[in-house]
Amino acid sequence: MVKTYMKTAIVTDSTAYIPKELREHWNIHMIPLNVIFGNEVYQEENDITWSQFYEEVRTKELPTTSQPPIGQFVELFEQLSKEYDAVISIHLSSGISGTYQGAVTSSTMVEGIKVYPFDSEISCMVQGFYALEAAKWASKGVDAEVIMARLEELKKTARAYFMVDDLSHLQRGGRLSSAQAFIGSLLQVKPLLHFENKVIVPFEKIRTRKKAMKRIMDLFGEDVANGAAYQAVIIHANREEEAEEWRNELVAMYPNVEFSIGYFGAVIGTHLGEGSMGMGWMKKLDVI
Ligand code: MYR
Repeated sequence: MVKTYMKTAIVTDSTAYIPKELREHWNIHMIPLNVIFGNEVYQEENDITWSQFYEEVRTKELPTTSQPPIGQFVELFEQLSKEYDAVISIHLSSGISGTYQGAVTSSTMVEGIKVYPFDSEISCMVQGFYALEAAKWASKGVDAEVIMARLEELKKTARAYFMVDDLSHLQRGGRLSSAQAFIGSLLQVKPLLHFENKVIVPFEKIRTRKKAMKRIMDLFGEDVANGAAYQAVIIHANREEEAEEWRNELVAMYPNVEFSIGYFGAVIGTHLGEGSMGMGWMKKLDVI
């Protein structure tokens, strides 16, 4: 008897910032968030690249962002239902955007396909790692529920730490979760930030960028000390050279780890500001 495999489509949103060629190679579908300058709405990655964004932001009024409309999710899921049995839809943390909730709501509005929304509880290329791993498993016909369970397993190992040049962007967008008085005291320093329970909170107060990077490297060192296989990404907001220097340093220290360079695109860049830098990582699970 011929065994038929479940066909699962992988969807993620633009804030995973997976380069287009990689998305196309792994057949990952992307739903864009928007960046808005006055009356002009741009779908990030489709209408505006990260480098264009950091140019525009210098001359235009401060942008805002918005999640994809429900109709866009429904349209995509309906289109996928013609070819697939299931969809895994992987999104930025539900604590900082309504995008994941949009996927949940839309999942109840489409027929003929089972939609599994996944809250990455993080963003940027660490979210991208989930999408890429899921796409590799889906390409082998692994059942959607098994993929979801493996993504949850990966979640226990995913970390990201980042720093911003100017905390006012995060404060303006209301995406920094901490007592106002503490935020006030942070404005004088460059705090190291991270995600806790889906929201962004200060991790430690650190006075210089160099010390913050050193601290991130130490935190990474602690996680990889047990010798497990990891993938890691250095993420920058228009600081490519600095990111490359940082990567070279890390490659020399951890020759067995796969390091890539990612970016904070238009939507995340709106909330963090130019010059932000961060690093994220995740364990690699054994091949199925
Ligand atoms: C929306 O309008 O729904 C999008 C809101 C995005 C908020 C982004 C806040 C900063 C996230 C930093 C992620 C760093 C990951 C390494």
